[in-house]
Amino acid sequence: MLKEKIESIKKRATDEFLGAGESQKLYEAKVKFLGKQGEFSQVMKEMGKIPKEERPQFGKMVNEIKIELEQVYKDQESQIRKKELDQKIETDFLDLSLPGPTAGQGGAHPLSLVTSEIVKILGRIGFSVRLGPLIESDRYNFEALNIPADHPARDMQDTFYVDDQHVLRTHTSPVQIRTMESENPPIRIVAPGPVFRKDHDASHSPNFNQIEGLLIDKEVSMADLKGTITFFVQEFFGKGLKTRFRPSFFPFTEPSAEVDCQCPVCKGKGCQLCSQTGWIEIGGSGLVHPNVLQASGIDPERYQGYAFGFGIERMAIIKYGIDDIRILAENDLRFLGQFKL
Ligand code: 2U9
Repeated sequence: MLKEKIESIKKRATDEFLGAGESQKLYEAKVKFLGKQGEFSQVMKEMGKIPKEERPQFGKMVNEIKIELEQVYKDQESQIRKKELDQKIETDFLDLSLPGPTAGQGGAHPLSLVTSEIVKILGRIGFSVRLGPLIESDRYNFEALNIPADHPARDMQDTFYVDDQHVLRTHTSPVQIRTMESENPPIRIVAPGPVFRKDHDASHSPNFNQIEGLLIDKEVSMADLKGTITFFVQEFFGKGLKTRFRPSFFPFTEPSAEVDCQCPVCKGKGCQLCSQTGWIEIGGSGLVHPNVLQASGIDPERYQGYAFGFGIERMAIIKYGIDDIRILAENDLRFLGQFKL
C-alpha cells in the first residue's frame, strides 16, 4: 500500500519536475512533493503502519527515492535557470547581472611626484612656492634677467614668439622677477612649472618642466648656495652623495656654476647613466647678477641672492633610472602604474 503510494509520488513528481518549463512551475512542484507539508512528508507519517522488521529496508528505499527526486529537481532547476538567463540576455538590452567595469586606482604622474618631493624638501628649509603665467613679456623673460638683445636665446629660432613683445616662457625665472617686484626681502621661493624652447631631438622636447629656486637676503654668499644644494641633493637622491660645482656662465648669475651630483645609480663608481664618470649634471646655479636685482627694484648694495635651476624630467630620469625621456610624456599606464604610492 504505502510502497505503491511512494512509487506513485516518485513517478508523478519526476513527470512534473521534468515537465516544468519555468522556475515558478518547478518551485510549485517542489513544494507539492518535497515540501514540509508535501506528499512525501505525508506518506512518511504513515511509516508506523509498517511492520517493525520491514521498517529499515523500507526506510532505506524511501530515502533513496527522496535523494533521486531531489537530484531530478536540481538538474531541472539548473537547466531552467540557464534557459531563462539565455532568454534574458537575448531580450534585455541591458544585463544588470553582469559585474561592472572595475575602476583602477589612479596615482600621481612621476613628474608630479618629483615636483612635489622637491617642493617638500625645500619647504622644510623655508622655501615657498610661487607660480606665474606661461606667456611672458619680453621684459620678464629676457630683459630683466640681463639677457642681452643679441643673445641666441632671444632668437626666433630658439624661442616661441606669440607676438613681437611676448614669448612662451623659456624658463621659470620670470616668476622670480615678478616676486622680487611685489615682495620685500628676505625672499625664499621656488618656481616649478612648464617651459618652452624650440628644441626637438632625442634628448630635447619643445616643452619640459623646470624648478628654480631664489633666495634674497643680506650677506648671501656662494657658501650658502653650496650648503643648500648639497643638503637638497642628499635628501632627494640619497644620503652620502657628494655635490660638485663647476664654474660656468649664465647672464643672470655671477659667479655661475653647473651642479653635478655623484651618480645615484652607481654611487660614483661609474655606470651607463653617468657615462662611466661617476658624476651626473643636475642643473645650474649662481649668485644673482646685480643687474637682475637692480631691474627688479632691489638694491644690490644692500642685498644679495643665490639662484638655482633644475630640469624636472632630468631629475626624474636620474632618480628612477629611466632610459628614455619621451616615456614621461607618453602616458602609457604600464609605465605610470609603477609609480603608484
Ligand atoms: C633669477 C635670477 C637667477 C636660475 C638659474 C640655472 C642657473 C640653470 C638650467 C637647469 C636645467 C635650466 O632646466 S634647465 O635646462 N638652469 O642652469 N638656472 S641659475 O637663475 C636665476 C633665476 C631667476 C631672478
